Amino acid sequence: MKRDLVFLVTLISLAFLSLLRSGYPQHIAEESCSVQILVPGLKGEAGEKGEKGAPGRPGRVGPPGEKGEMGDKGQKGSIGRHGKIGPIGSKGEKGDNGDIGPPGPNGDPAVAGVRETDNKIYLLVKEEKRYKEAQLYCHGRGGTLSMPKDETANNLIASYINQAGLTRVFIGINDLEKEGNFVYSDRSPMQTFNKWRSGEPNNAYDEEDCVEMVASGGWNDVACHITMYFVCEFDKENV
Ligand code: MAN
Ligand code: CA
Ligand code: CA
Repeated sequence: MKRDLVFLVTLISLAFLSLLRSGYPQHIAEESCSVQILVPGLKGEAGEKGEKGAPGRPGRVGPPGEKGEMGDKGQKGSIGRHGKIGPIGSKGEKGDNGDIGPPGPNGDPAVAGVRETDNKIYLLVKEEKRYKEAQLYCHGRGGTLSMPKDETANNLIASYINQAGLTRVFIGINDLEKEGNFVYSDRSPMQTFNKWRSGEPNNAYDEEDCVEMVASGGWNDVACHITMYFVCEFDKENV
């Protein structure tokens, strides 16, 4: 609007000037008291072409372009940090046996090996003792003087004493409480099984209340105060 007003005033001014130059000054003077109406003059000749204007403002940002092709592979990166420790490996092969160790402390020299069945362990004690001391020895180790209650047990004990080169040992049978009434060292009564030698028990000298086994496996009643080696027995469930 402001530009239009400037343009209109310019046109009016130009028209006025062109009137002055067109040779009517007297006319203006003659009519100096009249109301002057300025009207646009004739359009002038076209001016010379102006100089080239300054560059316009940058246009608006365009829409995103399409995805380009993948670029070349980048350069190799530097070495990374150490990773976590891996899982435990599988068990290795068994190593060789170590050297033989030094000899252990001496055991009881009176004890020479053992014999065992499914449920019993027999122990020959090569220490001469009276019957009662022998029984106490076995009992102190959780057992009793051996009580052969069947052929198998009797044979095992016989074999044991023979391998030890012995001729006799105390076994756990006695008639200490009542003459002629033989019981085992656990106080259980003698059953039908027995291995009395021929003529035994004879209670010789009227003082034989304890029992020995001889190399054949046979039994003989003997005096309880004599001393000899003996065989203990242990139940495996108590060992
Ligand atoms: C003989 C037999 C046995 C007895 C012993 C005692 O061998 O009479 O019955 O036990 O002597 O030494
Ligand atoms: Ca007797
Ligand atoms: Ca006898």
